[in-house]
Amino acid sequence: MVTAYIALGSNLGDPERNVQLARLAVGGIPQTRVAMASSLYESKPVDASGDDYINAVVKIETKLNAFDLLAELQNLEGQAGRALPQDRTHLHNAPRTLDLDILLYGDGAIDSAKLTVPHPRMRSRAFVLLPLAEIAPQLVSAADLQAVQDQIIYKLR
Ligand code: PH2
Ligand code: MG
Ligand code: MG
Repeated sequence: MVTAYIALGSNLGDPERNVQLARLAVGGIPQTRVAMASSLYESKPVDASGDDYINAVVKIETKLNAFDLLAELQNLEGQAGRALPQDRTHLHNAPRTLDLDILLYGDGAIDSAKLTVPHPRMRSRAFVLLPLAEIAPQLVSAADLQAVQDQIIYKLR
């Protein structure tokens, strides 16, 4: 079993519902269980366009390797109506019904064309760090939080 952290995000359709359903769907991935889930958070798009985002982070325990886990997460993105990676427009950070990113996979470091873990931008984004700190405070330092304190974000429920 490996402990991993997944970031959930949506700013298209019904973002709150999309993230809530995704939280449940992640628990339905084979050989995987959700050990903890953060509250939902709302923020403006960062380096992106469109409506406000709803974000959350979940802690999972999984027997899948990181690439099989990624494939399962991309399946769920597709089921939520998101275009497959190969069919996406080249619009940078286009609005999406569902985005599921692997933040951390055990203490593993992966650097491939398909997947980079730890997520390269996780420490610069309040919408990742605040929900992560809620469920895994040991993974987020005071300096991390200070670095994103100018980003406006609301904790919903
Ligand atoms: N995801 C992005 C780009 N910008 N901004 C917010 N607030 N939330 C996100 O999940 C998000 C973003 C790329 O995945
Ligand atoms: Mg993302
Ligand atoms: Mg993504």
